[in-house]
Amino acid sequence: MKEGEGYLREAYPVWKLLEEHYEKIKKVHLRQLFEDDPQRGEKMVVEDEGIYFDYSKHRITSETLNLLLQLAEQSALQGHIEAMFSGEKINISEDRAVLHIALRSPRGDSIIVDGEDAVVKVHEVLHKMANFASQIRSGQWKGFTGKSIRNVISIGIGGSNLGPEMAYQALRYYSIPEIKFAFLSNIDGTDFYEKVSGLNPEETLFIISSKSFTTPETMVNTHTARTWLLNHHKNDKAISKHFVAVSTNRTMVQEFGIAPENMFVFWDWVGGRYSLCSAIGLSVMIAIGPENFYSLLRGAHRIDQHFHHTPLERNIPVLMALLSIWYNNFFGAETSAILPYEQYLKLFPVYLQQVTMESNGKCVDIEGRRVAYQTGPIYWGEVGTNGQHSFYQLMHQGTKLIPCDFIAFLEPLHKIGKHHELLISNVFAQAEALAFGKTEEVLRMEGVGEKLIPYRVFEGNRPSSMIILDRLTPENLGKLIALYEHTVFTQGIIWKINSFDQWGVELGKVLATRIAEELKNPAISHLTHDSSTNQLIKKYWKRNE
Ligand code: G6Q
Repeated sequence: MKEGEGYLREAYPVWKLLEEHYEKIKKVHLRQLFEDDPQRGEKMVVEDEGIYFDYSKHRITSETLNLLLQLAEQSALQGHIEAMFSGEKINISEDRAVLHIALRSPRGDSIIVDGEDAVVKVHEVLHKMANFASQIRSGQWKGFTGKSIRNVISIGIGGSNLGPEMAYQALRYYSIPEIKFAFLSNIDGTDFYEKVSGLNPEETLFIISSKSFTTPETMVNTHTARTWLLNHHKNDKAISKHFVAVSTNRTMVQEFGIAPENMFVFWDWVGGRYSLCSAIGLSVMIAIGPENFYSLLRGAHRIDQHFHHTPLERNIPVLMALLSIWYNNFFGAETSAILPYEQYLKLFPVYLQQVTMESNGKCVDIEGRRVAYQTGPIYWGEVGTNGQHSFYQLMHQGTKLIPCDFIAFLEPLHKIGKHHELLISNVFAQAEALAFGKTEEVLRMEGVGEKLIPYRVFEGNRPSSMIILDRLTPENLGKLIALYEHTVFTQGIIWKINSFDQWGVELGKVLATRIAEELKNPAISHLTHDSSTNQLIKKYWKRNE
């Protein structure tokens, strides 16, 4: 680590003003802010690209916003956005460009990386994916014994799993019913057992998704899958009909025995957690069909354009990032909740945990100095209304400040009875309750006895954003994904960290490899870990003698 610490107060002249402003505003209640300006709920809204973003229920005034926008300007955000969009190698610790935006650029656009046009390459692969997906969907692709594919198992972990699995779940409504999809990620044998149980190997396709094609979990699962398949077919030639790979590592893919024509490539300028729009999305394309997959890309591209070209004060991801910094760095909020009121988005908070926390969970700034300020908060969440009967108690009456994003769709995918209006009434009500609470006076007027009043008061003043779209479509999912990706980018620029590396996952991997060797060998007389780890290894040996 370099000498000294990174301070945002030194980097940004406006930081001190924000600190002073915070002192003035920290006790101001949202009730007051709404009373002061009866039009607040109409003014503090951005509506663009089919997204209605209401940020009026935040503990800000127009002065706060003004200062936060100055912060974005002082961070030279616009210049950094240009650098990303033009293919500069902004991931400096890995010397790579960061071009997930190229994955959804329309044919005809051009972004040159290392002398080659990234957009041309993207469309070649998309074309190959679409051909393959159509063959699987139509039943034209036959397994080794001539049967069509009825089960697709995507093997991959982290960025090669969370995006596709989330998108598959989110878009199940659009998925082909004749094919079953499963996502195998964990090295836990239970995951393998449960995913393949009852499947006919003759009708099963494995998609091995791994950027590096060396990740232990994925490789172990892939070899187990190969054994499972060959135990049935007893012929190596079956591999070519039941295994395809998505990777950047041609050599390793070939070594495993997957033919080049069964490989879908992507590139080092696509970060794992930003890779859903690349060939890593192949399983999703098979599920929803090429046209729907193209719609997802179109949605993401529309938000890329919005982020690239919209002035900061109307730029939704920029506003989302600034608001999160306001709570994270001034109010001291430690977490942020993602609360989609849409059952199909069940995995969206889990997916976002990686995008946000692997990107911005850093304590060293871009210059290699220890930061003297808070960076990425903890993101978590659950679909509504389930959370309301669980952790919302803490959000309403606990001692912690938890800013949250509500996400909802005006129109349901399944029109069943009154379900949708009840669902939507709940999301609106929660945002209202968090912001305005319930006072002692109101409770008294309702006849609540004095003894119970302290317990039944809702302080309110708990901030939230409301993100509304018309319907959960592939295009709208693409928009939501890009919205958060660019929020994370903006946060990273202001916090002066590299949002695109993830060295923090390395140490555990190295130690696990060493311990795996030791677990196999109870004859080792002298373990050299700490006393706790040594003891744990011995306990394992004893049970598995
Ligand atoms: C994501 C990370 C990480 C990665 C997995 C899988 O940004 O880099 O989650 O996606 O470790 O890596 P492979 O795709 O190389 O198997």
